[in-house]
Amino acid sequence: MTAAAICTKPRNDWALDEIQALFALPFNDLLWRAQTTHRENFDPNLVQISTLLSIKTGGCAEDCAYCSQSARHDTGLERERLLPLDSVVEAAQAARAGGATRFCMGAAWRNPTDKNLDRVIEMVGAVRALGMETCVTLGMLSGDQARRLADAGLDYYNHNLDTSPEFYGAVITTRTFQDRLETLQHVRDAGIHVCSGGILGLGESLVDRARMLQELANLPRQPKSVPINMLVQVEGTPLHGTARIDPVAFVRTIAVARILMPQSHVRLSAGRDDMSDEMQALCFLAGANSVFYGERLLTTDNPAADRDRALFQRLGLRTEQPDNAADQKAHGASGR
Ligand code: SAM
Ligand code: DTB
Ligand code: SF4
Repeated sequence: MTAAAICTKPRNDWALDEIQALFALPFNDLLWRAQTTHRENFDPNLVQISTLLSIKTGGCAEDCAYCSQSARHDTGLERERLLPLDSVVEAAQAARAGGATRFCMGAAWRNPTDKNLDRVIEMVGAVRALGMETCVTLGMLSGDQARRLADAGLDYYNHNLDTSPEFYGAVITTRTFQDRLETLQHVRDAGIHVCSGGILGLGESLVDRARMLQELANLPRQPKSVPINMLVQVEGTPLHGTARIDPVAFVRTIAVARILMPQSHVRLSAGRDDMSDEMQALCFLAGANSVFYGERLLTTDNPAADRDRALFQRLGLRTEQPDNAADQKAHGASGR
């Protein structure tokens, strides 16, 4: 197939067998196709970086089998109340000084109460005032709550589908796949950018990976940002000890995500601390163009900033700056 024969515009009618055929391509053909798609839509050597902060840690009512923060699992994690505003602003300032253009705040809630939301809205306003893009992940939202966040100027809401609808019940029993879709709809309807992806290495099959990507790609509007996490195995969680995903299978999934969602930022998310530089390089070649930057994700480790700086330099990658983030938007980003 020639590069010209490849459609690099978003489609939301992907059939499962088409996606499975992509997964089945020889590795070199798959990566070539992903890289071709990537170059049509993005500067291939530019990576967007976001920094995460856990604003409310542990004690979560949900039972996600991968998560250190579920109250159902004994992971030894210390619970913390919602952080005060000044601690959040301090962390955002440090992230900005480190080069992050987006600040993501995560809370271990099934859903926020309206009172909690008032506090998060203050945080969103304060982080925006620093000139950074804002993202929050707070669990399920009602339509009204999504509209309040939109009015506060929130840029992104992260809410992952996590896995396929068929495998979902083996990982989480306290909510349904449909619940996730409904929150995404509220976020979209409110005009907030959707950030939605999933986790690999939960014990899912290849078909589950294809189905998860199919669900993401075929949403009424493709998520603007697609985090692909590799399970961070936390002691005390039911998934601790699960067989690790083959790195080549992981890279293939990134490549298929890039082909299916050509104008989305595909974020190489949790799990980078356990990846070699070479594996990450393959992920960037496959079309990943965003990472979480900073030594901590929410409760687990991420590569130290100096290791990432060395990696970017080794690969000749540049990171999006507030000014070239605007260029990148002009280059190929989809709408809300
Ligand atoms: N409570 C909210 C929710 O679940 O949507 C927001 C925070 S939650 C920690 C955000 C996402 O982090 C999850 O959807 C999951 O994809 C990812 N995640 C959580 N624990 C993880 C782990 N141990 N390894 C990889 N990804 C993980
Ligand atoms: C996402 O997809 N990955 C981030 C972010 N969205 C909120 C979270 C990763 C969490 C990894 C486990 C932890 O640090 O607790
Ligand atoms: Fe709670 Fe989110 Fe962790 Fe699930 S992933 S237990 S909802 S914090």
